[in-house]
Parts: sequence; C-alpha cells; structure tokens
Amino acid sequence: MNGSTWVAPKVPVLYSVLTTGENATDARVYGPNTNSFILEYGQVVEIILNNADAGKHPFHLHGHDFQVLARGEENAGYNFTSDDALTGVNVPSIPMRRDTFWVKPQSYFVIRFRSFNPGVWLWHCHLEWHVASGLIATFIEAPLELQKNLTVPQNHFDTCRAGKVLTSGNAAGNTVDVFDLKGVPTSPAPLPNGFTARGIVALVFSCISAFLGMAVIAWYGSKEIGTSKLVAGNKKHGEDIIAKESSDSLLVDQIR
Ligand SMILES: [Cu+2]
Repeated sequence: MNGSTWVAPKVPVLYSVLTTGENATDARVYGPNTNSFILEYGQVVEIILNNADAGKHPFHLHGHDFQVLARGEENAGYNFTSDDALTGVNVPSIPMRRDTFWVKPQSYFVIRFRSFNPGVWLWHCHLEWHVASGLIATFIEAPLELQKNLTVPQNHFDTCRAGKVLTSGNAAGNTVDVFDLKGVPTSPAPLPNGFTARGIVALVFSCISAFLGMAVIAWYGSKEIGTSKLVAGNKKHGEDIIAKESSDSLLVDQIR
C-alpha cells in the first residue's frame, strides 16, 4: 500500500499510542512499515483506493461503516486524486454503507467516514494471504482521546509478556527517544530487476543438470534389452520364475 509493505512493529500500535504521550500524534513513532495515518477527532476522512493490480481486492476497514461514494468500472484507471475521482460521478444522497468493499481490476473507489471512533483501525485487503504479504494501512484515530478513555485489561499485558511482545515505546520498543527507530522491523527490499549473479549461477547449473539428465535417459533408453536372453539361457533364472509362479498360485488357492 502506497509503495510500502506492512510489517508488524515490535510494539503493537495501540500500545505505542498509549505510552508515547503527545508524540502519539506523530506517525513516525509507529515506524516506517506500518503505513500509519493519524486522524484527528471528528474529521471527514476520504479514501481513494487506486488498484494498479489486474486482480480484485475486497478492502475492509475496522471501526467504521464507511459511505461508498463511487466505484470505477474495470480498467477505469488507477491514478485518481481527490479532485478527479468524483468528477462526473453522481454521488448518491444516501450512500450505501459497508465495512468491506471490493475494488475492480485496474480501477478505483472512493469512500468516506467521520473519525468519531478513537482507536487503532486496520485498513486491509480481506484476502488473508494479501494480509500476510502486507497489503495493510493503519489508521490511528484521535490518539489523544484514546489515551484519555482507554484502559487495557491486565490480562492483555500478561498475554504480551508470555508471547514476548513489548508493550511500551515506539515501533522499535524505544521508550526514551520515541523518534529513535533503531532495530525497527522493516520489509524486505523489492525484488531486483533482471538477474543477479547468484541467479545466473543457479540457472547455469540447472541447465547443465537438465542436459546431463536427458543424456543419461537417452543413453539408457537406446541400450539393447537383454534380460529375456538371460532368463532363457540360464536355468537357475528359469527355475526361479517357475517357483515364483507356483507359490503365487498356491497363495491364491489358500485365499479361495
Ligand atoms: Cu487483495
């Protein structure tokens, strides 16, 4: 999302909100890979989701039933900004409300909600493997209101302690300087363009082993079949076969 892969921070965002005081309103506290957006209390929030992918994605927002203002048809384009996404669109006077809405391939949609629900809310594709691969943003709604009104039950802290999850400080678990993000979890680098040296070596050896394998099969397959001669010319082998046949028929008789 926005060129960033979501990666879980060392401290869950909710606990960072509750333990960083006034700095909780600064998105940097939550690290470079949580895609965090700070929403003030009572704003009208508009999201334009542009989908550059050729697949559909059902997007889900926690904490709200948003209003759906517009959704582009398939291949309608995916470079919309707030000015042009609603151009020529008849926004319904009573928009439908959803908590999940799918964006069409290489297209967009526009939704709105009011930020009257302080909390930490994920915005993510609801195909779970897209969640696992990081197609997520985080809305941190009215963090200072949240600090005043939320009490976390003790058993939540107990669970975190048991799972060795930190519960205070910034995304890196730093409680002294919340803008020091040393050691924060980050996403892997994007795939390199073209082939790397390791890739070329792997490809060369794969090709060599493939040709060797084919050569062995060709060599083996072009050999004369000689086993029938051996059986016919060798009494011992012939006896073996007869013995085997008779014991098989014995076995069959016994089963009958
Ligand atoms: Cu998806």
